[in-house]
Formats: sequence, C-alpha cells, structure tokens
Amino acid sequence: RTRGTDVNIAISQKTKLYKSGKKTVLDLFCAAGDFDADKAVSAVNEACDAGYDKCLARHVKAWNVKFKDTWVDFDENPAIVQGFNFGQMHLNMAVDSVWTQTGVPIKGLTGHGYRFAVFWDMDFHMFPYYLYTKPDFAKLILQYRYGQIDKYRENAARWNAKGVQVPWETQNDGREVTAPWLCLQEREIHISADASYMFKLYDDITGDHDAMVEMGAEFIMETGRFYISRIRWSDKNRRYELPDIGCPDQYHTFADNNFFISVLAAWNIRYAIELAQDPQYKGAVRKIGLDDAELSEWRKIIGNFYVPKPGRNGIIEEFDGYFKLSEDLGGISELYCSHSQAVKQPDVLAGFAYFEDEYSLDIRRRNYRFYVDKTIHGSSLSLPGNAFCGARCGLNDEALYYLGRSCRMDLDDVNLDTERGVHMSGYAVQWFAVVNGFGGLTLKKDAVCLSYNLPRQWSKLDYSFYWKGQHIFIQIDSNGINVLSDKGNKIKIPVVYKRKKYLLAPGKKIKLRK
Ligand code: IFM
Repeated sequence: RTRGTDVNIAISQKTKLYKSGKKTVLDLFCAAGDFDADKAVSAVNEACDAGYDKCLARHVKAWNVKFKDTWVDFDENPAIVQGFNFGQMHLNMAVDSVWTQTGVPIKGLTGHGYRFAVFWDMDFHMFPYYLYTKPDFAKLILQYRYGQIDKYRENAARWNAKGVQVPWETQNDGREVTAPWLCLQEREIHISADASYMFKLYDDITGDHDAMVEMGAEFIMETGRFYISRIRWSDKNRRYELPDIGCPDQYHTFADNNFFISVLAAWNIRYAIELAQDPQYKGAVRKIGLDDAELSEWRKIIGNFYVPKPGRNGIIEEFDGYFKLSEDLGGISELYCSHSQAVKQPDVLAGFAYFEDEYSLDIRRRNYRFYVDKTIHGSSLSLPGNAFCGARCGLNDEALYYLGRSCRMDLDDVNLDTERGVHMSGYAVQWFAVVNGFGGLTLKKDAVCLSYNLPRQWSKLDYSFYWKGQHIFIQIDSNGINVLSDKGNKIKIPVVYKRKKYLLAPGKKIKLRK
C-alpha cells in the first residue's frame, strides 16, 4: 500500500525449474494483480501452468492488438525504425484505463526522473497522439485535467490571479510541485492554454461533444479568465501585453511577451468568449459566474492584445529583447545561456503547431532556419519538434536528420539520462513528424486533409488514425496516396486532396495521384 495515496499494489512472482534435453531451464513468471493480491497470485499460477511459449504467444497477440491503432510502416534505416517502434511501445505501455488519477507522466512509469510529474508534455505533445490513435485514452486525459480543476483554481489564487491556472508540474492531487527556486510556478503559464486546447481538439476531431459540454467549456472559460487576469496595460506601447513570464524555451525565465505564450493566450481568450456566447454552454457560464460586464472587459482586452508578429525579414522575435541578446553561442551551456539567443527548444516553431494556417510557408521556413541554429538541444523535445516543423515546411532532408537523432535518443542514451526514464513526449512528436509531416495528414473539424510529402529516401509510408470515431488507413508510395476506410466504419468520410473533396464510404478505398 502506497504511503501518501493509499493504493494497493499487488505483484507476484513464481519460478519454474525443469530439464529440457541437456539444458536446465529456469522460467520466471510475474503478474500484476489489478490492485488485488489474490488476483496476482492466481494470475501467476495460471501463467506458470501455461508455460513460457504460450505466454509469449499471448503477449505477441495482445501487443498486435494494441499496436494496430498506432502502427506506422516506413522504410528508413532499421536502427531508426527500431528506435521509433521502441517509442511507440512505451506510449502504448503508459496508458491504461486504470490510470485516470495519474495523467501521463513525462517518463511514463519507467523511471524516477521528474518524480512522475505531468508537464505540458502531456497536453501539448502527447495528447494529440492519443487523440489520433486511441481517442478513448485521450478522453481519460481530459478527465484527469478536469478532475483537478478546483486545485487549479486554488493555484491561480496563490498568485493573485483569477480563474484556473494549471500547475507547471503536478502529480495525482493537482497541486503545484515545481521546485520553487526555478521561479517557474508563477511564470511557465502557457500550460493552462495547452490544457484547454486539448478540449477543443477532442471536440473537433472525435465529434464526442459531451466532453466540451460537461468539462471543456468551463475549463476553457476559466483559463481564459486566468490570462485576462495576467495581462497588463502598457502605457508606453498603448496596448495590452503579457509581461513577466517564463519562456517554454527554458533558458529565459524572466521575459515579457513570449510569442508561444501570447499566441496561445490570445486563442484561449477568443475561444472562451465564443463559448460564453453560445447558449449550449450557459450552464458553465452560470457555474463560473461570468457576466456581461466581465465578458465585455475580455473583448476590450483581446481587441488590443499584443502577439509578436514577423518582422521585415519574416522572423518572429521570441520575446521582447531577444534579438538584442548575444548571437555568440560558443561555450554555451545550460547554466550559462540566458544572456544569449540559445534556446533549449524553439518556442516560435512550437507556436506554429496549432496556428499553421496563420503563417505562410515562407514565414515558417525562414523561422525554421533561424531558430534551429539557436537550438542547443538540452531537451528531448527539440529534435522531434524540429523534425515535425521541418517536415511541415517540406524541408524533408533536415527533418529526417532530426527524426533519426530523436529516434535513437533512448536506445543510444544520447543525453546520458535514460536511466532516469524514457522520453515519452519525444516519441509522440516523432509519430507526428512521420504521420503529419511526411504523411501529409491534417485533421480538421469538417474533413481529413491530405498532401503528398514522402521523403525522397523512402519508397513507402503506411499509417492509420481515427477521425469522428472512424478508423482510416493510409498507404503512400511514389505514385500517390491510397485512403482506406475500415469496414466497421459508419459514416462517409470527407477527404480533401489538392483542393478537391472526396467522400469515402465505409470499407471503400480512394486513390489519390501524386
Ligand atoms: O516539459 C519539458 C520542458 O519543456 C523541457 N525540459 C524537460 C521538460 C520535461 O520534458
């Protein structure tokens, strides 16, 4: 029984020693008992009686079922494919219906690094992966966040803010557990919008609208209220700004107007206003006591809120004053970098992920080239992030380079920290780099959009995903894209390719030429 949380853990173990020809074999069986010691014992007895070969066959069968939804097939170098699949295995292992209280810690349950805490890695990096491949698990993540909403209200109040402030790091009980000396508890505030965006994505892509009515609307309006309470009027610039934040890039903790945070905060406030005006959410509006006067204040603020824009050369300044920092990255290390333009992971590129349509390909490419040169990869998030962003910009050679390095991160222990647990978020972003980047997939509320972007080094790429509860399979080769709808699907799927719309019936296939 765990000390703080009173949870029963039941694991039993049994060995079997026998002769097989000239060999003496020792088999070791182990079973976890669904929190119940008797069940653990009977499971291990049953496994021992069945024997090793039968257990192995069952194991393979069970994994094939799990992998079916997340399987991706591409003909990269085997070491990279191996690393990619290793990651998929961990993403599959990290979720189960028993884990509603834990969220998805950044190391899964594989190591003590970061004390099993949940960060934005779950909301921003891993959630979309589960949404596309295992929507039921995605809903559990929403329930986990919503289940802690009262603690998040208390968290906002700790900093004299209003509404809901999601802690930068939390565990089972929703309390903030980030080490105070990092000065991030009150500054790493994008996580509230990262969490809210999950509810929108889930609503758009699954069509299961209950989650928005029962949880999402309240959550989004409350995080919108939180940002409003953090925004300040600048007399100097005659606009509303978001000062005193910690950049997600992790090397600039005391900054103003960070692009990533402001772009997400702006989305959050606008979406909160939209929901508040929609009669179907009036229960949530009443519950949080949002009245017309407060709403019109929100409108006034968002109408004149500053989000950094591309400059004349197309580059977006990550935060106020970033361009004036030292460009000399020689000798830069984690402990010596805040005076420079070095970033652990590039915020501006991450900011494009949800708002790609608002920035032209040319702007995204220019920012990609600028910021990958500033990235010193102190985090496991930067390699797959660069792969994803590069592939979405059609810069496939660069993207492949980053994907390869990312896929080997744990198997080769690149950052010398795998002993503290594997890098779960990187695995999810690898999937996105392959499927959304090279696979050309964009899921929208009203359609599945595809484009052709197979790397010249690959001859094929197969993957599958869920949209509105329908399972869809994609096969790409040098001729084009085949889109297959599972036989068990119920509705016709709108597929958009080269600006043309197709309707794909259950069990049918369409061929899209390159
Ligand atoms: O959440 C990340 C952070 O952005 C960079 N440092 C590691 C954390 C966990 O992956």
